[in-house]
Amino acid sequence: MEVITPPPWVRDAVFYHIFPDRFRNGDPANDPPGTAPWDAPPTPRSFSGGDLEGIHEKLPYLRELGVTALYLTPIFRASTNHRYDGEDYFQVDPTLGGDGAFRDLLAAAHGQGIRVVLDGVFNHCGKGHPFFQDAIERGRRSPYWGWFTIRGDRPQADPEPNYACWAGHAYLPEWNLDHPPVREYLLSVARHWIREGIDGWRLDTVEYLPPDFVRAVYQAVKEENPEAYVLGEVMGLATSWFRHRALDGVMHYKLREALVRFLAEESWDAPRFARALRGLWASYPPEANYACYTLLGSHDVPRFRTLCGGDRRKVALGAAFLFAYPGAPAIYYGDEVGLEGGEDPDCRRTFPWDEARWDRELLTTFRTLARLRREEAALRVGDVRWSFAEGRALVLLRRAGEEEVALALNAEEEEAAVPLPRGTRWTDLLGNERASSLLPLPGMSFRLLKRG
Ligand SMILES: [Ca+2]
Repeated sequence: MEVITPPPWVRDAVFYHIFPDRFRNGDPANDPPGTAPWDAPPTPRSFSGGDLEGIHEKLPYLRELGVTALYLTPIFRASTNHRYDGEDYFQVDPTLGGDGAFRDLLAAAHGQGIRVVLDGVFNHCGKGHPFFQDAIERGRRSPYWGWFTIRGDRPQADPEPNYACWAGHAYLPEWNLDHPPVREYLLSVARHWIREGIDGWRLDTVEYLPPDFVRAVYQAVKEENPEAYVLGEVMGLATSWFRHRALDGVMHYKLREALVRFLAEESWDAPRFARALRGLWASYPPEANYACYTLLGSHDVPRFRTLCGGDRRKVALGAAFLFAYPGAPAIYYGDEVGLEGGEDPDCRRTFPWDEARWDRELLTTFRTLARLRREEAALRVGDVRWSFAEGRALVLLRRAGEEEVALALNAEEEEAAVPLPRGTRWTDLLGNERASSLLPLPGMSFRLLKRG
């Protein structure tokens, strides 16, 4: 039977997720008209002037953080700050620096061992896309009429759209994916950027796409480059997508949900959390579990720190869990320095480059976790065993060959004593001290230990 074969680099990766308008403004000359001051709170329509030059400039910062792969939300020509309203899938937005800036960024990132995954928005485009504009101008005589699903003789947005559009948004007309030329067009987009050298696609709104189309994208990408990664945005359980052999991994929102219940809301205790994680593990093929993109937050949900009432210690516990668990841990830009934000658009604030505003202790934690993950193969490729879950404390074991690493985590305010597996010695990976079989853990803290 045919199985998915995710590229091995994914299980070793540390992702960094960037919303390009908000990370770094490297070239004020390309700012869209009306660009807001960098520190202004974002609104649904505001631009902050971030661009690809800015990302390029900050590659050393990302390298030092331990990042090995970038996921960029859409960068193709569009009208909004989020660019999910694509108007030209073959052109990088000039307000981000255009094709040249992207080529330079890609080459520089690869030169520093950092891969680049782009956002593929194949469910819908923007109303400014020339094909949709043609349907508006020429009505049924347009060769692109059948590329969309339109009732009546002209697409009309008012009083409400008479064409299929994403979540009822008139500015996001949906592609008619039952129309073969649409599929060919989007498959040519997928192939084009892989040929240009990107390392994979994150496919937007996968749950709304026909599975056989996603499977065709997957195959096209792998034909261009078997080492490319196909990641799906899936909010629910992703089992069927792996059965369709249409994705290498998904953005693991189900895992994030469990972390929110356990750490932020404290509505789940450790046994319930462990049960949920074991259930998810059993639902996916092993190779997919190692190829999922694991996250605390994204541009679509409130920041984890904000959900934790600003408690840095809980962010550190969440990050420790991601970095000790299979899958590629992802850092949503700014989480590592303590950036906060509620629902969209607040979760899309600009990165605070004034270092006086950074949570340095948290940044050190993220850097340390990334380093340990790089140094300890067991954390990347090891199998998973839950050896303890009681109250709000847990012990997770990762073993690869002779090597074994334990994550001991205490998510309550009081000190807890957690049992490590007997008959062996454990050494703290940071402090080098030995640990006995009953490990005292201060409130809201974790330790990573190695057997031997
Ligand atoms: Ca700019």
